[in-house]
Amino acid sequence: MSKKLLFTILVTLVLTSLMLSACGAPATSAPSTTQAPAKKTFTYADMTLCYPQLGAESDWRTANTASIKETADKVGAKLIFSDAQQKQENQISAIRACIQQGVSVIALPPVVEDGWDAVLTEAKNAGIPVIIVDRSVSADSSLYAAHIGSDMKLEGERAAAEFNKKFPNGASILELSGTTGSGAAVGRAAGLRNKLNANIKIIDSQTGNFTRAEALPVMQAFLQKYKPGVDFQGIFIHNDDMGIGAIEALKAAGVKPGDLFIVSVDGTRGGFQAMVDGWFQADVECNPLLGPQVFEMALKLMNGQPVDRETLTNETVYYPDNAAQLLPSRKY
Ligand code: GYE
Repeated sequence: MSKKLLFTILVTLVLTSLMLSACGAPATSAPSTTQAPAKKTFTYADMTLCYPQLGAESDWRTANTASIKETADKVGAKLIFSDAQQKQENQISAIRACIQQGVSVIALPPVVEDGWDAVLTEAKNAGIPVIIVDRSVSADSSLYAAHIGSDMKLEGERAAAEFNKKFPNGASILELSGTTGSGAAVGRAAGLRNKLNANIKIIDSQTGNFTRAEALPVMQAFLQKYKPGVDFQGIFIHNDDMGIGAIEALKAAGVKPGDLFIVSVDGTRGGFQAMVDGWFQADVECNPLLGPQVFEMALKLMNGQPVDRETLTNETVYYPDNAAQLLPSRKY
């Protein structure tokens, strides 16, 4: 090897190692005295939260939307809100638009449980944490940060306990269920079946999609098939709005308040009024006011702080005896 070539190789080696250390390659020599720059702590002013709301199907939903909007205003965070009109494909496009805009956090109330894997993977790949709010998803839990919402199965179990208390000698009941495939309907149906005494039979179950308008014809069809008080003694209704729709059908068919034992879910003002009027005998609480918890968790996620994977809302059961007294203080 010529001297010249050896010199060229040496110079190249020295230059390369200098360049590497300048690029941040681990330098073993020359101890550094400078400290890593302090990590920025994010505040609500830095936050853009995406809330692809599933719809506006019920008073529960209206209260949930209001809670999210009010909290965003209060803490001073930006909110990207949309209404998917109970269609999963609309929620998915809204999420994709939020990913494109580079939001800080996505909080998703999923209309149904299945079919979220692809879009949740897209959010994860974009580094955007997702909080599942209200209903659950069936997707692998590695695809989202946490879930905040109600224990829908427990709500169904609480309803079952009311029927068991009322009908110790057995009965037949109908079920007016929520949106097919939604975490709320699946959980409530499972909870009911889990705890209902063997001598209480669910003779029919149909969906009213959580709305007044859709529950009315479903109840009318039930009344064509089954005679109230003879073929069935009670109804489990998955939310108050459907209950209010069902009451219209019952009234039109000449059924009087108290002829049937009706248990509903949510605890909205409408549900309380139905208890005051004698139509509902119990209303299982489901709390929609999730805004404060959602924003608090979103900020923690932005700051890389640990969060609880599952936050369940504390809830109770309301009864007619003090419904009139509680009604004026109900927030939704
Ligand atoms: O019970 C119903 C609404 O997912 C808990 O959705 C929610 C349910 C609620 O339409 O009123």
